Amino acid sequence: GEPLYLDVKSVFYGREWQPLIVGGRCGVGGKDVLPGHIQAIYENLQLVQPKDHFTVGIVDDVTYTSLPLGEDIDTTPAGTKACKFWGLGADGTVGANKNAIKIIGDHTDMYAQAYFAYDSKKSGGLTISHLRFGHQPIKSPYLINKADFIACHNQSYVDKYNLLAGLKKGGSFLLNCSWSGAELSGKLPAALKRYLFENEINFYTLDAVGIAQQLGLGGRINMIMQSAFFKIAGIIPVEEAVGYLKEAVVKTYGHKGEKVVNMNMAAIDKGVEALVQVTVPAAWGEARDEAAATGEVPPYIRNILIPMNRQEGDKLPVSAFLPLEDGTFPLGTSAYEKRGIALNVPCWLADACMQCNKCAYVCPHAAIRPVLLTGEELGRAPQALAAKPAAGQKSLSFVIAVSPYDCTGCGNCAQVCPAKDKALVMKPLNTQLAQSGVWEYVMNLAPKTNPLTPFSVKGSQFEQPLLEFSGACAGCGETPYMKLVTQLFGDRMMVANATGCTSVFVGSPPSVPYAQNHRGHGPAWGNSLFEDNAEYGLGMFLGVKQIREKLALAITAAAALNLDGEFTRACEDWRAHRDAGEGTRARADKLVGLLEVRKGDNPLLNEIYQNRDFLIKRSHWLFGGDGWAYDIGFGGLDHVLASGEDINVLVLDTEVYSNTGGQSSKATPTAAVAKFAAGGKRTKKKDLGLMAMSYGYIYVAQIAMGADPNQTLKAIAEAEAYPGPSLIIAYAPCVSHGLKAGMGCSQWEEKRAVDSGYWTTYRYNPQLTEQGENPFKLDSPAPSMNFRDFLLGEVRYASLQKQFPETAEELFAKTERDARQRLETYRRLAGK
Ligand SMILES: Cc1ncc(C[n+]2csc(CCOP(=O)(O)OP(=O)(O)O)c2C)c(N)n1
Ligand code: SF4
Ligand code: SF4
Repeated sequence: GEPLYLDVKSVFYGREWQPLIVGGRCGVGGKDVLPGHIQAIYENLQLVQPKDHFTVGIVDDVTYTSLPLGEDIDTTPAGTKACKFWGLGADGTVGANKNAIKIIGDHTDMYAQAYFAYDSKKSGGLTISHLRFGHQPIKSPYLINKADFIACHNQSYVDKYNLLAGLKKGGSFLLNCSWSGAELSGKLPAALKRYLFENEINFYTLDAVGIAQQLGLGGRINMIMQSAFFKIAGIIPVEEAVGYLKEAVVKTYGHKGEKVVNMNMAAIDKGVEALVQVTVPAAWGEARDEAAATGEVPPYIRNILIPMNRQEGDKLPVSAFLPLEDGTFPLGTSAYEKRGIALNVPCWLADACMQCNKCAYVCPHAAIRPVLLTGEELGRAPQALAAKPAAGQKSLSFVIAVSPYDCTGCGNCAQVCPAKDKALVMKPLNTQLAQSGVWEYVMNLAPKTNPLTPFSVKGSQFEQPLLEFSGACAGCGETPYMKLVTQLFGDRMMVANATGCTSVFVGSPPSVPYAQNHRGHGPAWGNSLFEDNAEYGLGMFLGVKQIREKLALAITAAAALNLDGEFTRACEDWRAHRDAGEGTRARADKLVGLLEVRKGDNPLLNEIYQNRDFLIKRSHWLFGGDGWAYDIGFGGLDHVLASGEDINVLVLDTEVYSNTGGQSSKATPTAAVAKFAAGGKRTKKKDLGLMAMSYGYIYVAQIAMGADPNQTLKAIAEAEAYPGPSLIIAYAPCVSHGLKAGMGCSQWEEKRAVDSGYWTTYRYNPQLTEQGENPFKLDSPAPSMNFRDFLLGEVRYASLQKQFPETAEELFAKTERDARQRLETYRRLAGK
């Protein structure tokens, strides 16, 4: 029972008079509480034997706690208009709806309510806006389940979601699409057509994307859709609404100049004029879809991932989760999402390619990969596969494969391509769909031994990324580092992840982008809290350490059994190298193979065999952002670093709290504009690396992949191999920085950061001291680019100059001084 239930029960404990006390739960799993649920609770109480410990809002077909739901009831006062909008993250739908609420709230005596639901994908995600307006107070603290108006701002959604669920009979549906009246019948799914007909829906279309492009507004369709909404919904007279919308345009865009204002004014007029009311043909009432071809997919994908991605997860019964009752989720499930969110994707030009693999190295989403094929594999490959002889590999062919449906279209791969005539060209998604078949083909080929060392930029990319197709923003600076770590150590790594972007884009159900290799090995990952990640990871480390120490005792005893020379040598070899990462898989495999034929019913050998997963030297990692490492989790991080244990820390330094919208942290440099630092941050960036170096026994590095891919790789390899604590601080451009060149240039921005002396790369390896060398190596070259030019290439700095020119001058000078002072300190440490 709940605490309140227990309190009430205890009040009556031992009393003669015992009322009937019934308790239950609502809101389980964050579900809405609807009027029908409250009615069900009262109906339960009226029973002779009401169900105690009941639930509402879920279908509990495992422990049978849920109450039966009666008839759906509507308690909203007559005249309340409920409107729902399906939008694409960052397409302006949410902003437009906030504007609509403001217009109605400010200019009428109506009540208004708005709620915005976002999915956890950082780019190309879904937004659903729920708006209610009415002349009576709105007392509906739940999502719209009965709508008068539904708008869909993205035509691809017609096949992805059940858009019209809950639209009232006679309601209105507005679809933004490029389809003509004649094309609609062939494009809309049968269920949607039937709903339109059977429920006498007023159906409107509008080619907002086409209009926006004509007007020079690019993809910004919000104004067009908003005026169309006002025309259809009839909440206020459309002429008035247009007037208010235009006033808002002047307010919002006035500072951007007359041209922008005029474009948006024209967009408002067009939204009203270009609206098309579609007569729903009677034949749509009979529409039937051809049975969709459903490929073989694992039960988790069929039963959970697909319904959740269709926004129908709330309908899943408890029994759907029976295989997951311990809270673990299967790995590699993001590969089934195939979101197709890119506008343009890379097209590989084999002739121009130098086979450097840099494109794959920087891709945040692992959507581009080098593949080696044998002659036989090449022979039966799909026609669309282009290949060239693999450099240095007789009899193998080389292919750069692209997954068009997993690519986010950021363009970093094409940007970093060093070939004289670029070997990657960004082309519209619909021209590259045949590459999807190529991708499926090459991903299912037998794995090949890496012909190079994984510890080189090129060789690392012949290793399978065990972090793929995450929900990160297109061009995110954090993901490429994390992906690289999984390519080097993923089959034996354990990750404790602080809350932040790095946990959200990998850990939001239903999909998991951490994957496993052909042997079923992949990262074990967990997230506890924002503030306790270091302690959480230390716990993982200590647990494994205990088990391995016990295992070492058992193996010592097993070696002493003197069963045979081969077995004894394998035990001794394991003991001698038990904490060495290199060769650990081979040593463990060897011992497991020998145990399998020798263990019989020997208890000691069986104990070792049962713990065989711990024979591998695990690679322990803490992942998190600067908000975690510099600020909120710093105490724990300091404790773990000071502990001397063999734990690796990767700090993805975006210099702000990215996941929550860009609040300043102690990693934010002077002058950067961030939330809580609207006038530019006044104080200097904390030097976390220098603080860690003061211990003298912690491996510390600062890296920037786009500036020096080799140095990044070296630092990660050295940190992992260092038999003590390691701290890597990785510079990570983020959408919150406002790169003027765009997130397709996030790797280039890292280079500019180092070239200008804004960010410094170095490695501090305490082991070098033992060898009589200076442990500190300054890897950054002397600054060769103007510092101010770097700052002005990012809105977080440039906006300060626009808004507060004088302060900007002072703070820009200070932040440059801060950076130069840091560099001087590093130079001194390097003995330069
Ligand atoms: C104690 C606590 N405070 C606040 C939050 C909300 N929160 C979640 S993620 C996050 C920001 C994380 O920023 P950072 O560590 O820099 O990682 P990033 O998102 O930049 O990768 C915050 C404030 C929380 N989860 N827990
Ligand atoms: S465009 Fe971006 S997401 Fe797509 S393959 Fe290139 S780097 Fe990866
Ligand atoms: S760190 Fe920035 S770019 Fe990366 S996912 Fe988070 S918000 Fe997006």
